[in-house]
Amino acid sequence: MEKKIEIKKTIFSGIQPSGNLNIGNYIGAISQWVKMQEKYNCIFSIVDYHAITVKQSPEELRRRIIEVVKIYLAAGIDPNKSIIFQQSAVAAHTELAWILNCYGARIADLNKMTQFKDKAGENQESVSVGLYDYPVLMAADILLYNTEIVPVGEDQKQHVELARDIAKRFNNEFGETFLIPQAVIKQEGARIMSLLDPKKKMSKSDSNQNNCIGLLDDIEVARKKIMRAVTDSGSEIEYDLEDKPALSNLLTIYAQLGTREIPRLVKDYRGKGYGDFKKDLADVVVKFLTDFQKKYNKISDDKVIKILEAGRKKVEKLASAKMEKVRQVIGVR
Ligand code: ATP
Ligand code: LTN
Repeated sequence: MEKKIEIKKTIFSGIQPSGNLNIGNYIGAISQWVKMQEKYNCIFSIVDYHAITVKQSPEELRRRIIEVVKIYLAAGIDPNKSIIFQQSAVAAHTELAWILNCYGARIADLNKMTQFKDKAGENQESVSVGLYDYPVLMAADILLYNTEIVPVGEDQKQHVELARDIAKRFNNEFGETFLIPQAVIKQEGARIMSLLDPKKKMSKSDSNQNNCIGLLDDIEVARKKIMRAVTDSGSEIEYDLEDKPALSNLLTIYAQLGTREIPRLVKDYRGKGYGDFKKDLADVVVKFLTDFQKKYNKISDDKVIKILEAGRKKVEKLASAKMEKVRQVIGVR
């Protein structure tokens, strides 16, 4: 009988070591990576060269790189199944980004990126060139590994679209070199909103951390943040993004970190007020964080360093092969 060889698709994703990772990062990104490990070849990066597109303290950056790996592990990323590595340890990422800057990436496209506009704000002229070019480095991350699927939160969809456009342009000019990747975004929880302003996404680089529940937050601080989260007018527990954006966000967090789905929660809280709801939600969040932090605290720095080194070796091979091909087709070899 003929043996069927199953070729697994590759997925790639990454998180910047740029602040305290929060439940938005966990729900929108990491939790879906954990589920994908069985079915795909998974590569997860700590994208430190993306983090330096905005100012970072060297000491803090060094600490956070280790912290993000521990968070991946505590969340259930298994280094025996998935590759975990640090972006800056593999020079091919920045090399390919440069080549894509020259072939594929266009100013007109970068000018449309909403993340750049949000982050640069009024200061577009004075922010770093790196912040502007951020999506091209992200395209390089993805295209280096024949990635087919990129699991990210909603905010990164536009960047993955750009990576597709860049790959298509490059392939048109030089022949089939890159696979065309696709973003995969969760149906529910792809955009967890700030606790104090439900119009804004929960963001780890937010200067007011009361907007976020950090994965490593002190448990009692996290409980207080939930109790102080804004709610909407009225008193019914309902899921309605238009009329009850704050409550809809809290319901999403409840469903994602707990065991009941949103329709069930709405039913169970019929006739009860916001106070009861928030108290129970705080219990769910506290339980999640307690379990998570227990796992996190058991992981040593030594273990992290070994995992990063093993990961670097594995991706280095894949990246070198792709770079050889790229250098050939553009004519520098
Ligand atoms: P920063 O504020 O430093 O830009 P961030 O919190 O947006 O950081 P990233 O490192 O940019 O985090 O994103 C890591 C992953 O988490 C991405 O896949 C991103 O889409 C996802 N993510 C970030 N914030 C949220 C959120 N509020 N809800 C759902 N997913 C999110
Ligand atoms: N820009 C992403 C982080 C990131 C990424 C990637 C995600 C950098 N390179 C490649 C997926 C694939 C973000 O989450 N802010």
